[in-house]
Amino acid sequence: MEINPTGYVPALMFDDGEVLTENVAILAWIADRAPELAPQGHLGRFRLLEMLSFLATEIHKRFPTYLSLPEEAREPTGQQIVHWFGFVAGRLERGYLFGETFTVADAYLFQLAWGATHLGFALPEPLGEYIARIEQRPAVQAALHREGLA
Ligand SMILES: N[C@@H](CCC(=O)N[C@@H](CS)C(=O)NCC(=O)O)C(=O)O
Repeated sequence: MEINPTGYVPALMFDDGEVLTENVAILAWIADRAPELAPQGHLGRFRLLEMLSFLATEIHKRFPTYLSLPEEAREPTGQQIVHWFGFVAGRLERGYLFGETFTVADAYLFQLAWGATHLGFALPEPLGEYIARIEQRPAVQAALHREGLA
């Protein structure tokens, strides 16, 4: 609450004290600053927003619901989560969500899929291989160590 009025992570504070919140906005901001982490093409920016919005609303937001339910009532929400992971798994045939290049959308999907496997979800392939590959990236290793999650 001190930094983000919603109480959620992530939040990004700039040197002038302004704070940007929401995964979609923060990842889109990063993609603007580092175009090599964004899909290319005339619709690239909007394809990115499309995917980030999808991940936020169809997958990410189901987790708090899932975790708030008693274990015996979780299955339908768990199935929806696995269903939508299956949808994005179908986008990974060339390695990443937008082909052969890692983008900020992969950073978001990695975090969601990594968290899901640690909650015990069996995710559709190739998500297992995808997680293992992205987990090896030096920046991901550094973040996992920093957060005490390695
Ligand atoms: N609408 C927010 C939701 C973010 C969200 O659900 N964050 C979770 C972590 S994955 C959170 O902050 N939970 C409360 C906490 O960790 O204290 C966004 O997309 O950025």
